[in-house]
Amino acid sequence: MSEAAQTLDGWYALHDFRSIDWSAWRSSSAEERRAAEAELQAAIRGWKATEAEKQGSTAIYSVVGQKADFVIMHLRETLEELNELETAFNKTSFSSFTYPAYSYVSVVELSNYMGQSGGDPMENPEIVARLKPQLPEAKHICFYPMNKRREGSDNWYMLSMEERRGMMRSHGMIGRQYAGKVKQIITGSVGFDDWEWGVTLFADDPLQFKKLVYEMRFDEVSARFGEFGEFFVGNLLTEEKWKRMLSL
Ligand code: 76R
Repeated sequence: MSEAAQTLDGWYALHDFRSIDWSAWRSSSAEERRAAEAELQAAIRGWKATEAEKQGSTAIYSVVGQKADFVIMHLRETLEELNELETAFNKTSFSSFTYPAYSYVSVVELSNYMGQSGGDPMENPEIVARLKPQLPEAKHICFYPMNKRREGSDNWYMLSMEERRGMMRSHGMIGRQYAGKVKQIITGSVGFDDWEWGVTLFADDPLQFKKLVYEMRFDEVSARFGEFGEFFVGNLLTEEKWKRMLSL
């Protein structure tokens, strides 16, 4: 058996993609819409308060294209909290104007391919900041789930630790060239959801997503072993943008 990579696991993640039932929204009264928007903003204020207390983080983006209208990405200490958040949101009157489009459950993950310095990693503030990150308010988000292939001679899980480490080093070197342009959060989802990882990228320039993902396609670990699910791309949803989106 090959040596399994060790992971450090941080906050649990829920990517909750919703679509808006525009015909229901249009046929509701102005008063109902006002109440629904107020409940939505109250929920958002609650999530921001949790973030201010460093007990989690939440990012909200509109989604371009027909796969969804918006995504709420929550990071929290436990799966129970994520469950409570989605249930509380489902109870709001705003939520009754939405329907589920997609969701993804995972946990922020760092693996030991790049080597770790000695000592308790949870005592290292840099590592803790990566495992329990405050999500940036970048202008754009990109999310997709992915697997590492397990087919014939292209079976990632049959490779030795050294082979995998070599490829991950090359992967990391490409990624580093995008430092300051793209922030990536890798969340592991083996045992949690239908793919093995979720990839969440944040950038102010959406073209940097395309450039980074494209460049990685030529790198061995993505070229030989990367299998990808659906891609979602979106724009930061501020309070002002919500108002504009929901106004009739
Ligand atoms: O954690 C680290 O920064 C160390 C290096 C590193 C690891 C271990 C790293 C760096 N990644 C790691 C692990 Mn990554 N990453 C992806 C994708 O579209 C594709 O082809 C792949 C999707 C992107 C865009 C990306 C970006 N990475 C992983 C893993 C887990 C592998 C495993 O355990 O087998 C996956 C699935 C994955 C996928 N990666 C980086 C980036 C970027 C931008 C970096 C540089 C980070 C930095 O140094 O700032």
